[in-house]
This record gives sequence, structure tokens and C-alpha cells, in this order.
Amino acid sequence: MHQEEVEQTLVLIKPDALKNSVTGFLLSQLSEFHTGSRFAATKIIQVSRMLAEQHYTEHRGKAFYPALIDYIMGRAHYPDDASKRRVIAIVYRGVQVLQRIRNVAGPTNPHIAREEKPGCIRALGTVVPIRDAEGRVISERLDNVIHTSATHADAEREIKLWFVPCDIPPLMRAYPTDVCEDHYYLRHGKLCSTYQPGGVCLLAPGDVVWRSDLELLRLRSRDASAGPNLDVVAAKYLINRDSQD
Ligand code: 3AN
Repeated sequence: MHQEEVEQTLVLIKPDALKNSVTGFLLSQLSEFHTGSRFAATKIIQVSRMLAEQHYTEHRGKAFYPALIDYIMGRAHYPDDASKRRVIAIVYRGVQVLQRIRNVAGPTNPHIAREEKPGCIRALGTVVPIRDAEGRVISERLDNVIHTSATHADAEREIKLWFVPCDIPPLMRAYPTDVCEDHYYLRHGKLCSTYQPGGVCLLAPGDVVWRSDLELLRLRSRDASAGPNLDVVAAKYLINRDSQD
């Protein structure tokens, strides 16, 4: 096996899978035996709104977007028990692992998955109508059990969004890292270099950081409005920090 053939992908085992206790089945379907993939990282996450909105940023503004955010946050499946709201986030690595895992997952829409690819993971899912205030169906929520990255560019964006480098053993990291030399705090949505009450320390000197994140933080500390949204870096440092709404 040549090193350059090894790729990575992000899988999210979503709240409906956890509620229906199919996690063991999914892990078996995703295992090296079926997909040639190996674990590089995994964690249990209570998904914040910030993380959900960054993950699904391409769907912002669509009719199903609010329901999609509620779904990945676990609010749809656990409306009355926030303590049960979580996903399992996994980085898999292996040869052609992105496509092999997408094949096992199947089509995005569970109805189509059942028709076109019976036996795939998303054939276990369901489709929930979304209604407006008058009760008219305006869209649908696809409860499709797992997320898998669609492209290599998506995999890089998503792995960097959900994981810090030290979640992944050094020899399994696919993207460049740097060592941070400064303090970066987030306070009321703004970046600061010194601690003030209410601030959260994102990074301290000596921390290992995705190089692209550090570039954005440096840019932002010179010009507070430059570059992409700060949340794309901040969200992973806030994972499991406070219980979410
Ligand atoms: P996939 O998850 O198969 O890569 P994406 O990335 O296009 O599909 O969409 C991400 C998620 O957004 C889907 N898993 C699904 O929950 C939701 N979604 C996408 N398209 C629609 C749609 N037309 N109607 C409802 N929900 C959708």
C-alpha cells in the first residue's frame, strides 16, 4: 500500500442511530472488513448550535435548514432530555475510504436508499415532513442515520471542524499542523489575546493546531473582519465545554 493512496473521511453517527441502538451494527458495517477503513479518531459530542451551523453551512437558508440543525443537535430525537443529545464523530482512514464508506452509507434520502440500495445503512432511516404554521408540508427532514464526507475537500473541512490535531495520533494526521506561540481567547464572539472574565481560551503557546486555523486566527487578530467566520475555528474548542440548549 502506497502512503499517498491513504485518505480520510468524517463519519457522524447521528442521534436517530443512537436512539435506535444501531451503533454496533453501523460500526460493524463500517469496519475494516467491509470498507478497508481504520479508526484514526473518535469522540462523543453534544453538538452545539455553532458546530451544527458550521457543519451544514452550505444548507443555510433552505426550508429544511432549521430542522436539519435540530436533528444533528439531538433536539428532534430528545426534545425533553438534553442529557441524551449526542453524536459519535469518527475519522476513518484507509485506501479509497471516502467512496467505500459512501457506498456502504447509500443515498442521502432513506426512501431512495430503500428503493435503490436495500441493505445500505441509510435504508434504516426515515423521512419526516416539515410543516409551516398552517400545517402545509413545506419540506422534509431526512433522518438518514449517518453523515459521511462527500469529497476530499469536504473531508478536510469537516475533520478540521470536529477534531483538534491532538485528537488524532500524530502519524495518522492528514493535514499540516503548527505549534501555536500566542494566546487566543474568544469573548462574546470576538478574538482577544488576553483573558478577561467571560472569555474562553481557544489556544495557548505550545498547543498543536491545524496550520490553516492558525493562519485564520493570525489574520483575524490583525483585522477582526478578515477571512472566513471565526466560528469555523472556535467551534471545536468549545466542544463538550458547556451543556447546549
Ligand atoms: P449527504 O449527507 O448525502 O452528503 P448533503 O451533504 O447534500 O448529503 O446534505 C447533508 C444533509 O442535509 C443530508 N444528510 C440531509 O439530512 C440534509 N439534506 C440534504 N438535501 C436535503 C433535501 N433536499 N431535503 C431535506 N434534507 C436534505
